[in-house]
Amino acid sequence: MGADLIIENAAEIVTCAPRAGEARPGVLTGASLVIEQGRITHLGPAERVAAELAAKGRTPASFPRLDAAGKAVLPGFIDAHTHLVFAGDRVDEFSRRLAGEGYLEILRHGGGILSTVRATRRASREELLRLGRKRLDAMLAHGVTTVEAKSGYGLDRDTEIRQLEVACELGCLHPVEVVPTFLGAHAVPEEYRGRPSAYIDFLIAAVLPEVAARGLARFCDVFCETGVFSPAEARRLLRAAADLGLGLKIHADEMSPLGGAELAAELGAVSADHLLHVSPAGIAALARAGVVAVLLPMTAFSLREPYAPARAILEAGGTVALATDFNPGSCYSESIPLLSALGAVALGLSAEEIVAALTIHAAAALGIAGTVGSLEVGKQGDLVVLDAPSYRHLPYRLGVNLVETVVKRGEIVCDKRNPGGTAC
Ligand code: IZC
Ligand code: ZN
Repeated sequence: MGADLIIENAAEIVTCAPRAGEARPGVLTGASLVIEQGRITHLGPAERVAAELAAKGRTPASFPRLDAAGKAVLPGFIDAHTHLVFAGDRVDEFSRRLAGEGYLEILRHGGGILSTVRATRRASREELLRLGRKRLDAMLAHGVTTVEAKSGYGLDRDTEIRQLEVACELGCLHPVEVVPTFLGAHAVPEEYRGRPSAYIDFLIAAVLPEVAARGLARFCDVFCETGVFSPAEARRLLRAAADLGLGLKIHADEMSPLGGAELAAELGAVSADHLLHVSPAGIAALARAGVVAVLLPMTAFSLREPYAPARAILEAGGTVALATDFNPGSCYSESIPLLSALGAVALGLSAEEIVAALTIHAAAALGIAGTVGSLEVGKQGDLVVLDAPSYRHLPYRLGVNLVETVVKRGEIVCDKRNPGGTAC
């Protein structure tokens, strides 16, 4: 499935193609990009692309055309860490946190994640679909073409499965592609209060096998945190998930240095996420094991926690992706602009590092860098056009959404150029 399209005249096409030893994201000027049936078939100097098309008996004019004069074209953004499917909100918790209460303290008293669990258990499949669709619309308007979506607001068999089914269905209904992750170990539910290990047993025996057998999730994740799940409990669950063929992710060292990064490296996880309190040994282990560090600086901002040591991770040879952590508690935002700005100002990343962190490295964090995350012949035609002449404007225009047009598999799925466009 997919459409045909030619993109011409762009001020720059930022490929984000991985190139050994190069910090630059691969910037082409005077280039055209051709998508046929959803895949990129030609990319390079406009004259060369025209000649390649002529050799196939086609002309540039025979394609639907997107004129990107004066604009930067980038791979579609990939949001590699979200809690997309939930009901209710936590506006009261936000006020309480502003007044000084701690995130984990609120959770310990049955609020936080557990309040979203109560709302999500009550919600119908239709309601979750309606809410999810609206959120994907907002993400698409920010240039997101692929999103990871975690369960973790059911904490029982039926609701966890329902969340994953809804995530899969949303991916079919909506232009934004959805990669589902099983996060049954997001918190200890009321029914298992004080018995986290017994709850892990339950997940391993009664939920994980069905999730794997039905292909409802690509990854298994766990909130490895003081007062939630210990590294030993996380290890047990993740080993069981790996045995069933799932990829692994960890909410690691978010509020305390528990050794989540070391565990991710030990288990060969595809990513370790958060890492606000990662240890020097953890940083070295991630780089050695090739685990992608998914950093979520909007969460650190919202929780008023210190930021993850992005520069130290890069200097150690690690790979950094940036994601929103969209969720109703610690970070209720799908804002790629705010994320980019914090990437620059709070984490000290360059515009080049930010663009790579939102595209090719985010794809690596989802194990899909072979098909998306960069503009290269053979890859999916997923891209954004910015209302700006260079990718460098992305973090520079603090908190402002520069995305003008979004293309998914060659189809224009969001177009803000004129009121008659595909509004999104
Ligand atoms: O609902 O609070 N950190 N999980 C772990 C979250 C934040 C999401 C939430
Ligand atoms: Zn999270």
